[in-house]
Amino acid sequence: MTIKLYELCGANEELVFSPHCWKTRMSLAHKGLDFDSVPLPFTKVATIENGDSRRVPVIRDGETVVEDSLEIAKYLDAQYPDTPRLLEGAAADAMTNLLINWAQTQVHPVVVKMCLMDIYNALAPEDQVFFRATREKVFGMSLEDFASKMASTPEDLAKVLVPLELTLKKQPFICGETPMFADYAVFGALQWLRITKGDTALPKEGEVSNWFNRLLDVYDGMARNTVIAA
Ligand SMILES: N[C@@H](CCC(=O)N[C@@H](CS)C(=O)NCC(=O)O)C(=O)O
Repeated sequence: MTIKLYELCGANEELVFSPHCWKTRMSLAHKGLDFDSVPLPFTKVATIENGDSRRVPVIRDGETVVEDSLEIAKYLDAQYPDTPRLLEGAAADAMTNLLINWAQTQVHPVVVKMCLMDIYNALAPEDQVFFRATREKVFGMSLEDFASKMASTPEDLAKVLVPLELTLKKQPFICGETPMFADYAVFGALQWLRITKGDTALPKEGEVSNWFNRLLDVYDGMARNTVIAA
């Protein structure tokens, strides 16, 4: 039975922009597994598969439901051992946690400061209400104030990506000769920016740009060919 991927969408169901869902899209494609996308807006995420506080991505594979992009990668490696691995060996698994945390604490905050209002503008009206209420509570200010007072620039993004730029001078992917989950963990953040704000906000040259473009092209250009808002 085809795997179901529950993922976040905008007012346009084809606009699937979540960084975490892109980690899972790339993971499924990496393994050559077919999946049916179930795009859902913010206000439908919590109750996926009878949940009450779910976050996407969530997959259903037959009788099994798995939530969280890393847990999904581990599940896919265990369940489909004859497909290319996403995580390899205890030490690499442990270091993948560092990459995930680096992306979420260093790259995501810069990205969100670049595309917050683009995300908001891409949502349906009821999801805009939800997004505004939940994010304003976290930020302690209006979306508009956050977007203008805290704005990040492409230069800020390039600065935070320096460790990746240096790494990719020595190897084509974070994981070496071929991409694995740690690559997708960082890729998701830049794909989020590309889908919501367009190419102009992304690094235009250098190793990060080359790496990102390589990942846009793998798996028949699945990531490059997705619908973008801008
Ligand atoms: N650690 C999780 C993060 C999942 C996450 O934060 N998902 C966001 C979408 S990008 C979500 O479901 N948000 C729902 C909400 O804000 O209510 C993973 O990597 O899967």
